[in-house]
Amino acid sequence: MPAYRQPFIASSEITPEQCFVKRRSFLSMAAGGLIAAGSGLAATAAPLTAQQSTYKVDEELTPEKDVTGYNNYYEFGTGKGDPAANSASFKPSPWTIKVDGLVGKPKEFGLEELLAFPMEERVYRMRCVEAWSMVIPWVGFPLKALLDKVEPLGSAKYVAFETIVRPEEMPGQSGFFQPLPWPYREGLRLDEANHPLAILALGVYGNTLPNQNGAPVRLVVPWKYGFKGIKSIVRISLTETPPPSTWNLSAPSEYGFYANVNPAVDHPRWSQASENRIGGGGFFGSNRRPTLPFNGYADEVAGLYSGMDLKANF
Ligand SMILES: Nc1nc2c(c(=O)[nH]1)N[C@H]1C(S)=C(S)[C@@H](COP(=O)(O)O)O[C@H]1N2
Ligand SMILES: [Mo]
Repeated sequence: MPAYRQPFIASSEITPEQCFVKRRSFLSMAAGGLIAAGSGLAATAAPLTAQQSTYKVDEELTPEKDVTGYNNYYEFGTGKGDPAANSASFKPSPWTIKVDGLVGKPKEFGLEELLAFPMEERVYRMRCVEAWSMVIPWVGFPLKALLDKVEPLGSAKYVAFETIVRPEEMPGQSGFFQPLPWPYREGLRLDEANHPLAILALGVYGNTLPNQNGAPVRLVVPWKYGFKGIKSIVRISLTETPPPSTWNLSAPSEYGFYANVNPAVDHPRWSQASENRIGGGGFFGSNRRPTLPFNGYADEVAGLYSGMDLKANF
């Protein structure tokens, strides 16, 4: 069974001797490929073994330092560097996701059960609604594999997701300025959720997710804007009606339920026709490229929306 990094322990809480023991156990366990424990100085990633997948875009990977240093995760602040700077004491283990609603077999999945699904490494193009993009090697498994285990009822048409609420560990949930209503929520139509491209990611760049990327488990839906990729999921509910989603609740004229990447539908305050590819060395703005319909995944997913007006259903 793959193991996960241990809960983070603040360096102020441990003695040098504990630190030594922890470091030693980290080194021996990591060498065995079993676990990477917090050293007491920083949460350490554990390697995640994965099958190579055919879902790999043939584009240069965004450097790991940008994938883990340029983030949106408002629970830890609204600046791009805030999630990396403010999430070190977040505890991604132990963890459970409750899956309920219109299902035959509601179930709570522990982290070990999630890690036991066959993992694949998938290199996906990712496009944020703010008109920047990355190419990211996620490690995860199809969301459908999890949904199948709970046996969705015929009446289930949508899937609702919720992020954890933990103000003690999430400064964006406890400060005077609350940028969003919590918990962060997202939703998909059930057929979107069952599409093979939609995955639950537990890792990136070969290791378990850093806290700033949504540890221990987050959604990745590469044909939609980044905000659909809800992080640190604790609940998944199957519903008959469209679930609320955080950005749609906050600004319904700017963020729709579908949020499919669409260069032909501008955000009310900026164009979506092109994007800035993060990393790669150029000055900001010099790495522009056209945005592709469905973020380049039209061949795979356009059929999900045949007959729909994608300007009205943005
Ligand atoms: N819980 C939660 N999930 C979230 C967000 C957030 O603020 N809170 N931001 C979203 C947005 S806007 C984007 S672009 C992606 C960024 O994921 P990354 O930082 O791993 O690239 O996370 C999404 N998931
Ligand atoms: Mo985003």
